[in-house]
Amino acid sequence: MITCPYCFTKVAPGRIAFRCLGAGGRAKGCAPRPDTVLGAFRGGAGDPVLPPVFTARRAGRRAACPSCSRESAWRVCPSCHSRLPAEYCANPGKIVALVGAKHAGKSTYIAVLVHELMNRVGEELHSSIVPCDDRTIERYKQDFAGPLYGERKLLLSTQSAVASPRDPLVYLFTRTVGRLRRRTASLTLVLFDTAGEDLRQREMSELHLRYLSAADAVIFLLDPLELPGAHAALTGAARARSGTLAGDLMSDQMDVVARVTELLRGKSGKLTIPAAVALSKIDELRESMERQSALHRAREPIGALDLDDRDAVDEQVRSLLHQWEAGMIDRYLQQHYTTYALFGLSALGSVPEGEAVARSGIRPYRVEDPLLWLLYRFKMLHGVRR
Ligand SMILES: Nc1nc2c(ncn2[C@@H]2O[C@H](COP(=O)(O)OP(=O)(O)OP(=O)(O)O)[C@@H](O)[C@H]2O)c(=O)[nH]1
Ligand SMILES: [Mg+2]
Ligand SMILES: [Zn+2]
Ligand SMILES: [Zn+2]
Repeated sequence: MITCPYCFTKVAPGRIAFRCLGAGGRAKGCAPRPDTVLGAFRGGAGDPVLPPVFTARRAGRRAACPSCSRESAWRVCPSCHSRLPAEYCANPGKIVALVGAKHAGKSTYIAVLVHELMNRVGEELHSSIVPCDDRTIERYKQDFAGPLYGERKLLLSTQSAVASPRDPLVYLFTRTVGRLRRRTASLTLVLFDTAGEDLRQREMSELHLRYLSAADAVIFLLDPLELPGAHAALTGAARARSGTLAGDLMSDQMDVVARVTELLRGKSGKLTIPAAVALSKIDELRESMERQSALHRAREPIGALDLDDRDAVDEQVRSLLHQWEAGMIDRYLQQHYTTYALFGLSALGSVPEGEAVARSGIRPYRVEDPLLWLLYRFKMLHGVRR
């Protein structure tokens, strides 16, 4: 089964649909027409005008259009008509769901994580990250990299998908592995930028439900500024900014974890998908942490998962949670997940100045840690003890 990375419907490989290539050059083909299915799925202005979609009796990599007989290799999801990239059909990778309460830092995290995977971390891991479709390229530029890296402005609060449905960003992440670096292993990262409130609605949208149930791993972002017990650990300025959402039901960090877990669980028993639980905005807390502590050090770029460092960070975040009377989160995770790990990270690396990123620039801190751990769990990265 392949999960459509756009609408998250599960499709048997033989049921993948095709889109006619239409006329081109000297080749005759079907005329383009409004695609109402794709239009309805995108929920935006008007239906895109494209050649028609058809199903093939025996669907392989290509099929002949029943109306014009032209061969097409343009594969689409039968349910939403989004294009399914060839690489994705060949290697339908893991779907990583990213969730967190409103204002937890999800969008900023996506923007910075992708940037790091393209640059610094990509070099370290000998990996490449390639957008799977044009909309991913456009959206990343327009909604993430443009404002944050271009204008150095903080991102706007994500609009609820109810008001404006959005496509996920879909990337193919490929590593060369093995001795002599002869093999490659890939992972499809489907990053669906949810608005905090979408995860809180009693009637969560069907799209979100499908997204969560298709997930092979989940990353929870917790905002330490909104954990009541963390208040004392904050510096003056951060303290002033914290707890601003206290009256807002959506800000309840734990509640999102519980809601999402309930949804994922379905049946009884512990969840077996790995859960990475990260405190975001850790830059706000660093002054109050011991200088020798794991979260004060940068991770060493050794191209593998440093298991000792992993243990130390896990331990430190656990003790922070307990210190902040948020130990309940830890106990809850232990009860519901067979595998989970705790992280502390900062996408921006320093406290923003008003609506802009700090003058010192964006200096991400340990943003890749959850992903390295997931890669390790998926056997795409070695772990080392030192
Ligand atoms: N200090 C610090 N603040 C951050 C960091 N990342 C995000 N923030 C702050 O958190 C705010 C919210 O970040 P977003 O990325 O928009 O959060 P979100 O989870 O996408 O929020 P919604 O889309 O509204 O659900 C930003 O405007 C920043 O003020 C960080 O790494 N450090
Ligand atoms: Mg957002
Ligand atoms: Zn689909
Ligand atoms: Zn045709």
